[in-house]
Amino acid sequence: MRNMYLFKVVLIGDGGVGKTALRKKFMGEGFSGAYIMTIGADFAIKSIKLSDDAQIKFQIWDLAGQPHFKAVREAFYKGTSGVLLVYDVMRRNTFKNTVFWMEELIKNVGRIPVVLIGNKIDLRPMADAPPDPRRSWVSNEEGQILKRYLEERFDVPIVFIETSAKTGENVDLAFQELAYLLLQTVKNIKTI
Ligand code: G3D
Ligand code: MG
Repeated sequence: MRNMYLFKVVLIGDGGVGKTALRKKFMGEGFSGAYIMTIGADFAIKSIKLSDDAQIKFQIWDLAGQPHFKAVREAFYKGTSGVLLVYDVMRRNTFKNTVFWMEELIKNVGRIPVVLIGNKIDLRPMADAPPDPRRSWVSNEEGQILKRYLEERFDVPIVFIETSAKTGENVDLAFQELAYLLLQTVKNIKTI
């Protein structure tokens, strides 16, 4: 007996961090999403099998044009179950701005599971280095510190993962982690 779940997932984060690239990598080369002109968001569906008894269907939304219109953002966030919050490990600003994205998310949807993604690791000179705010690139340790900070400040479950949409490293894993987080919330709801 298989349990099937459908979750709406949104990709958020600053421009140029690799949201569209991650989505395309995850969906595969054959992907062609329905581009919804009126709201300026792409969405597409992909299923993943987590175990013999759990199949997850993701409806993945990626904001494209006209992101400043309030109505667009409301439609974008409406009914969202989970989030992929992406920053670019080569640009510290995008890392710092994750706080603002969290604020917007909470304001629009409430406290839902988040996978925090440090993307473009193929470009980073080294993964391991102690925190240093003067450096433009962001280390793995800094990402882990950010994860704990956001989790405490916003009181949401967060999984942290680093990816490369270019090489594909950890891309499937990022979506899988979100699936596990979402299933957890479903189970929590059932047992209340
Ligand atoms: P966005 O959707 O968040 O705005 P995009 O970002 O997916 O459009 O990506 C912005 C640019 O970064 C693109 O370059 C894309 O190819 C590149 N990019 C995305 N992810 C990675 C990655 O993991 N590694 C590397 N090296 N580049 C990445 P262009 O030149 O097409 O604008
Ligand atoms: Mg994009």
